[in-house]
Amino acid sequence: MKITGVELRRVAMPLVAPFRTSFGTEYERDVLLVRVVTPEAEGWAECVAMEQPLYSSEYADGVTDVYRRFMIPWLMALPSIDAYGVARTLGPIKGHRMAKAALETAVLDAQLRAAGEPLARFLGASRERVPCGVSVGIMDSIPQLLEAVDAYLAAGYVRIKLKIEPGWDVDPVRAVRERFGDILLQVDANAAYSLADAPQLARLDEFGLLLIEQPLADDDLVQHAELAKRLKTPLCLDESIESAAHAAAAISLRACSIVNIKPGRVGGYLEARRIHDLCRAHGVAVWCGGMLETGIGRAANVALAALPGFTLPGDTSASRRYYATDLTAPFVLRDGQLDVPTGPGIGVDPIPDVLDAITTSIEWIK
Ligand code: OSB
Ligand code: MG
Repeated sequence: MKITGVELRRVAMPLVAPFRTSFGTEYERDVLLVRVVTPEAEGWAECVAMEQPLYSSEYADGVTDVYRRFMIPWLMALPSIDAYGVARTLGPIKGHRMAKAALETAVLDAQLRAAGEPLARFLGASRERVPCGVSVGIMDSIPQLLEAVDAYLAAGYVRIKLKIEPGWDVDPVRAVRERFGDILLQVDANAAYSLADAPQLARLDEFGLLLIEQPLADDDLVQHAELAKRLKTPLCLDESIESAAHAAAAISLRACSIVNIKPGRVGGYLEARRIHDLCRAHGVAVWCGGMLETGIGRAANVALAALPGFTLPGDTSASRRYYATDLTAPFVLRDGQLDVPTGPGIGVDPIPDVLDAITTSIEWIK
């Protein structure tokens, strides 16, 4: 396939409720969409970089810049490209994994649409539906949190993840356990603690959590390994794992026993599948994380979450948990599960009228 043009489109998607984490509060997603055009087919992808570099070093305007200056001209200079060729071609560019992931995904979508093959089948999915959890932000009060969790459980979510930070950890976890009993429950700190907080984090041990996600800094595998020894709760890494090599290092160091796989964070679905394969071979459970995606990003995540090593429910919630109107036909929760798309490529398309209404800018590179 020869890339003949790439459209970079920014869309503004208001969230149904603010989403607060230890690194900030999100009211609206300012999403960068990528459309790759080839003579055979077009491919879509969503870049998960947020507006500000708070979750990772990447941010949407930075992605656009590296696309314009380097990545898109490099790919368009080639007479032919496939999804594997994207990472190979962009390999000399350090970092910028979210940028690379979206370009690779759009090329993969085009390639699979041209071949009539669904992404789930290409990746090696073993399920037609995936069980779903929900990530619940930090709230102003415990009653407010209990009300939110109650509504998600009533909607059918099979697992609850609570965002925590110093000052919002043991009390909300205890309150949710007391009120809702034996539900699947886990927490995510987004790197808000240090090893000196080990005694406080050990207080969570009595609540039988599935896991604690990314308690310490992104670049601190050694201290995560030390913390893991001091906790009964299994440790899971998110921000720390940017590649299969990082996952291998974390497993060797015993820095985690579970991995949250976000394709955007690791440079794409091909690397995400490598991490899945590596973890599966080592008996390390994985689950699919989320970045508040629209239907475009969600479709591909749900396909990935259908692989056999994804043995824990993911942050692959239904469209309405995030957006009143999704960009694609909405993903709807049925019996706590989402259906894996079956159409070619990512299996969903943006709805033209919705897309037009929420677009804030379009740049066409050819
Ligand atoms: O750490 O998993 C995270 C959202 C944005 C950035 C980081 C994270 C999250 C979530 C929400 O937890 C997951 C989702 O529902 O998409
Ligand atoms: Mg996380």
